[in-house]
Amino acid sequence: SADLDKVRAAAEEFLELFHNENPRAAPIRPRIAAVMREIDMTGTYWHTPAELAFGARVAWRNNARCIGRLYWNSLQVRDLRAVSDAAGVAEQCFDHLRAAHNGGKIRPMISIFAPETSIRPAPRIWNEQLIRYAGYDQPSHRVIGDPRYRAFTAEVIKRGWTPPEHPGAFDVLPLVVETVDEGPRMFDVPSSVVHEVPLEHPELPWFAELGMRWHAVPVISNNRLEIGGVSYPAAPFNGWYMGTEIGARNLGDNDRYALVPQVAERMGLDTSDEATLWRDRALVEINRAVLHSFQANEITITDHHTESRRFLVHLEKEERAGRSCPADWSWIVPPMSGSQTPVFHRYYDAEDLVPNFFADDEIAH
Ligand code: HEM
Ligand code: NRG
Repeated sequence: SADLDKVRAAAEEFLELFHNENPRAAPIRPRIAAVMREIDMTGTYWHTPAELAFGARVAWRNNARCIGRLYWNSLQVRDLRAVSDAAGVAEQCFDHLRAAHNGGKIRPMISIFAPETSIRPAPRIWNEQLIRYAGYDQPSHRVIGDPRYRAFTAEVIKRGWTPPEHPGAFDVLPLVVETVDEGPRMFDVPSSVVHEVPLEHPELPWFAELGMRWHAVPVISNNRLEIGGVSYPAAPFNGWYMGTEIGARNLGDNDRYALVPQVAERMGLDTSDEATLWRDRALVEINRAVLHSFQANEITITDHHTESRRFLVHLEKEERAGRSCPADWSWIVPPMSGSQTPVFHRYYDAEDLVPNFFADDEIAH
């Protein structure tokens, strides 16, 4: 069939890449023959552990949206393809959070659960990340918590999740794992694996009173990993935060925690005139608070200037290795002070390469 032809072609292309970059691996010809037989008989094939680890690392290397790719080759890969029940997936996700946090010295890591096959759909994680904060609609139209997760929060409440008695701005949502046998099941994330940083400012003592915090480790859990024609819908991965993700977007965006007006007010800025640049000045202080607080708590974090320079080093290394490095300008350029970072001042290759991560078949809630 046409579908199987696609799997065969993708498998062959991936195995060639694997063998080109791993010249000491077992010979390619017998491996390709075995994989083709396996596809004939089952419609898919089982990656060797070495192929799986390489595939996940290259998926990161190929992801055009990620500025953090310099360390792609040191990604730690947890081979959890034997895990396909909801409770097993949830438990392994919590172990992932523990191992990735590593006492603050965050380890880039991916956990790869059972692949999608024609006889058995893979498990799926509904949450965008393993740790996300609930957003509660209020009669007053104000939202308590993270407005981005209002719909998700309403959905898990409908499914029987009980929010804390006094809903707060940082209530961790339950993990929802769906399998074909069990349907969607919810699991509370144990507080022992949720490490958070209370935010304070190095010079503005009142900042701590805002009661802001953020979680230490971003583990994206709704991207599908695709390697050589095999699809892994549940493959949560993490690196560490770049400060602007939290300070400029999560806390700064008007449809998220929208902290800018409040901080400008406390700073005593003139908010009656846009030309005072009160928004920009407040945004900088929020971002200083994020970087300062993570550093004070010894949690790995990076700033957008350092990370931009690292990314250019990565581009040079890739070029020297004879590879093209796809990058999406609109995702790579940081959301503040863009023109102060070197990544702003150039163009990038735009092609799509596989292996890769795909955010497409997101379950809409
Ligand atoms: C996106 C930084 C590790 C895969 C991003 C973004 C940043 C970033 C700033 C843009 C996010 C946004 O604008 O919302 C970093 C840093 C890392 C790191 C500092 C530290 C090691 C990783 C790892 C992987 C990865 C380990 C996978 C193995 C991705 C993907 C996206 C992304 C797939 C796009 C996500 C989406 O479509 O929402 N990264 N990253 N990154 N990163 Fe990384
Ligand atoms: N902006 C999102 C996280 C997206 C991915 N960023 C990373 N990935 N740093 C947020 O939670 O703010 N990573 O794998 O480290």
